[in-house]
Amino acid sequence: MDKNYFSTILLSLTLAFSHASLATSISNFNDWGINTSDLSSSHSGVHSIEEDQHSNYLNPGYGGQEYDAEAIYTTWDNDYLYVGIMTGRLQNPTTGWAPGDIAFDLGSDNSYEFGLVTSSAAGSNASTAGIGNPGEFYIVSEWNYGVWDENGNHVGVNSPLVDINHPTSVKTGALSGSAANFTYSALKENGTWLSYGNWSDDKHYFISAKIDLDLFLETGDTLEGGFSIHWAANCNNDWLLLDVPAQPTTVSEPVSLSLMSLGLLGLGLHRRIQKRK
Ligand SMILES: [Ca+2]
Ligand SMILES: [Ca+2]
Ligand SMILES: [Ca+2]
Repeated sequence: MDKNYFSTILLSLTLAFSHASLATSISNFNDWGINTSDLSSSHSGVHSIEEDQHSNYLNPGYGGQEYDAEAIYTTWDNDYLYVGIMTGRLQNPTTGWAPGDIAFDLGSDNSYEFGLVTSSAAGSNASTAGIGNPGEFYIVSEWNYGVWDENGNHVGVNSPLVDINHPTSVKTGALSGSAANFTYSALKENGTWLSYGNWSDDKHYFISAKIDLDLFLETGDTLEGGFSIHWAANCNNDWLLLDVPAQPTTVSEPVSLSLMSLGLLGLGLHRRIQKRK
């Protein structure tokens, strides 16, 4: 094998966005390891945030369980980012606000570069409907934002005062692919609602997606530097934000150190070969 090529491969390996603790691929709700009585539980290696509410007032809006954003989960392996959202909002409501899209902010700097479409064109509030079809992944140029300002004041649809730190659905953007696996399921078994969370008679829905890591490379930002995942219904009556801190870029210390040394050795060889030319 060509030495330059070999050294390039070694350096790439040391920079891989890898996660040591997730052993198997996630393809449905059961794979997340969530305990029925505790939405904040999940397998190790999963980052999550939970806010299971029940009363009519959420924050900053109203609507109770139907509009409750309850939990966000994420983890990854070498090829895919996995995202799970728990909510009281059904996928295709015929009245009221549609579920929003899943927004990704690389760098956690309040600029949301990517959106995964859930079903934001459903519901009866067409003026806040998003574009696209469930499971489609967009590089977003413009978001919709619901009806609240950043102080929790009701400002209405398409107001210039809306809270732009909490995007709801993809308004315009470029379609760059689709989730490898997208589901939006009612948590039922044999027609009976499964009991999850703090209130046993609540209905819960679960959005699960598996997204090729390559789809996040389009803007020059990286997931390694930390990222955030945001979800709300199109009204933004209740939003959830999961911040994932910057990740170590190595698998384990001894392995990475030896790979790094080999990589540097490779670089040295590369330079020497270039000098000779
Ligand atoms: Ca709830
Ligand atoms: Ca909530
Ligand atoms: Ca960003």
